[in-house]
Amino acid sequence: MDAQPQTTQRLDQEARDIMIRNDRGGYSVPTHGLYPYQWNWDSAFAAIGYAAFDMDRAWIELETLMAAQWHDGMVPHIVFHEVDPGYFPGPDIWGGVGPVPSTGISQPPVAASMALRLWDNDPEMGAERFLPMFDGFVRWHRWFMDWRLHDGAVCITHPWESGRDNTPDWDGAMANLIPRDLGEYQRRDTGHVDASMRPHKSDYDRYLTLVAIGHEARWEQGALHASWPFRVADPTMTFILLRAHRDLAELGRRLGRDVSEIESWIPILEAGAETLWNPELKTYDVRDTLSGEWSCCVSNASFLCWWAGIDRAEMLPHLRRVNRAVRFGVPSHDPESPAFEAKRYWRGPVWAMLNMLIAEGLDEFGYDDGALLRQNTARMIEENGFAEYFDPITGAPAGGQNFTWTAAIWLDWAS
Ligand code: 9YW
Repeated sequence: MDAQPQTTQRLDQEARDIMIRNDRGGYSVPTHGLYPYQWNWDSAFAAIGYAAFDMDRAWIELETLMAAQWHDGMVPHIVFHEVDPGYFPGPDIWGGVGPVPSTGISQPPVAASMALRLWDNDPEMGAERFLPMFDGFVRWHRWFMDWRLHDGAVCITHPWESGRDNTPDWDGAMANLIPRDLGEYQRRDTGHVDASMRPHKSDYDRYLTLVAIGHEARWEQGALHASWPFRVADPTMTFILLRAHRDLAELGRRLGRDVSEIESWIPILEAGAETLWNPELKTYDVRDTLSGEWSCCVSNASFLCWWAGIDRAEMLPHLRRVNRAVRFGVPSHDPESPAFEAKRYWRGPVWAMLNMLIAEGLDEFGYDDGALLRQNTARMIEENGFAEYFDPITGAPAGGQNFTWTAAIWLDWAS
C-alpha cells in the first residue's frame, strides 16, 4: 500500500530540505559531517533528486563532477572541493593528479544512466546540457575499458572503487593483501557514527596501503596495472557499466553522434558478465582475479543483472529467498551467510539506491518483484527517515542521517 498523501507530502518536503541543506553550491555532499566532499555515484543519484524540483541544479551536479575528470579520462570517486579535516583520508594522502584535488580511483559509473533520466525529464534542456559533456563521458567509459577489464568483466582496484567498501565479497582478496606499517593514523568516520557500523581497523590498514601505492606511482595506470595487489572482478561495476554503455549510446544517438565505439563495448561486457557466473552457487558472484577464487557471496550487487539487461532464471529465486529472510529487502549480503551483519555497512544493510536499480531492472523484464521492492523501500523510509542505509531485519536507520541519496531516491522513485 502506498502511503497517505499527507505523509508523502511531508516526506517530499523533508527530502527536498535535505537536498538543499546538503548543497554546497554546485555540488552536494552525501551528508553533513561524515562525508563533507563530492562523491561520484552519490552525485549521480543526487542529480535525479534535484531534478524533482530544480532541473538546472540537477545538471549542475553532473557538470561539477565531470569538471574533475582527469587527463586520462578517469572521473574520481571523491572530489575534494574544500579541505575538511573532518574526513580521512583527505587530498594530501591521495595525491590525485586531476584538475581539482581528488582521489585516484573511480566509482560505479551510474552517471550516464542518471543523465538519460534527466534528459527524459526535460528533453530540450537535456540536449543542451549533455552535449558539452558527451565526449567526457565517452572518455570515462573508455578508461574503464582500457584499465579495468578482466575477461570482459570490470574489476575494482580498491574496495572503495566499487562503492561497497567492506562487503564480505572482498574478504578473501583483502586477506591476501599484506598491509604496510602505516604508523599511527586518526580515522574520522568513527567520530561521526558508531564504530560497530563501520569497517574494522584491519580494513582501513589495507585501504590506506592501496592508496599509498597509487600515490607513489602518481596514479599512472600503465605503471600500476601489472603489479597492483588487489584486483577483483565485480558485478557492481560490470552491471552498472554495461547499463551505462547502453544509456550513453542512447544519449549519443539522440545527439546525432557516432556511437559505434560505445556499441562495440556492450558485447564485451555481456560476455564478461557471464564470467561472473558462479556455477556452484548459481549466482553472479565476485572473483578475485589474482587468486582465481570465487567469493561465494550472494549480494545486492548480484541482483543488478536485470538493470544491465540480463535475465537469468536462477537469480529470481535467490532474490525472493533473501528478501523473505528480512523485513526490508534487498539485504547487501545473504542473511543465511555467517558473514551477515545487519548493521555493519555493506555486510547486510539495505541501501535504497541499489534497490532502485534492482527494482527498475525487474520492472523492465515485467516482474512484479520490482513494484513490491519499491513499496517496501518507501515504507522503510517512511518509518525510519532518510538514513544512509538501514538494518534489513528491523528497518532501523544506520550510518549517517539526512542522507542525500536516500532523499533523492525518495523524490525520484520511491514516493
Ligand atoms: C567511506 C558516500 C560514500 C559512498 C560509498 C560508501 C561510503 C565512503 O560513503 O564510502 O569513507 O567509507 O560505501 O558507496 O559513495 O556516501
